[in-house]
Amino acid sequence: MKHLLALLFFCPALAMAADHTVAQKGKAFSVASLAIKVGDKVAFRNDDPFAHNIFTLSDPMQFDLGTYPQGQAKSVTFTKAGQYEIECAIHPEMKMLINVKP
Ligand SMILES: [Cu+2]
Repeated sequence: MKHLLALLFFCPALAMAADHTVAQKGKAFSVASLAIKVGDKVAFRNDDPFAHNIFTLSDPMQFDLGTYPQGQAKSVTFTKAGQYEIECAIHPEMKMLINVKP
């Protein structure tokens, strides 16, 4: 507990981290771009009746959330600032940008 309080005290950005949700519907992301801060979490929710995938090959932090069906969401906490191009491996036309500010 002592350590947790110390962490919150020394990392105000972490304490104020926000949650965002991006939906995938009609083979498109619900927003073309999203501006967030380091430490923020983004949930990618599949609202289509078929599977989507989420990945990025962007420099700050690469990840692959795999493939998942309708109604499911997977989240990523962005721990590094920079520009991320988010893509779906199943539908190459699906792309969005996330700009993570320090
Ligand atoms: Cu897709």
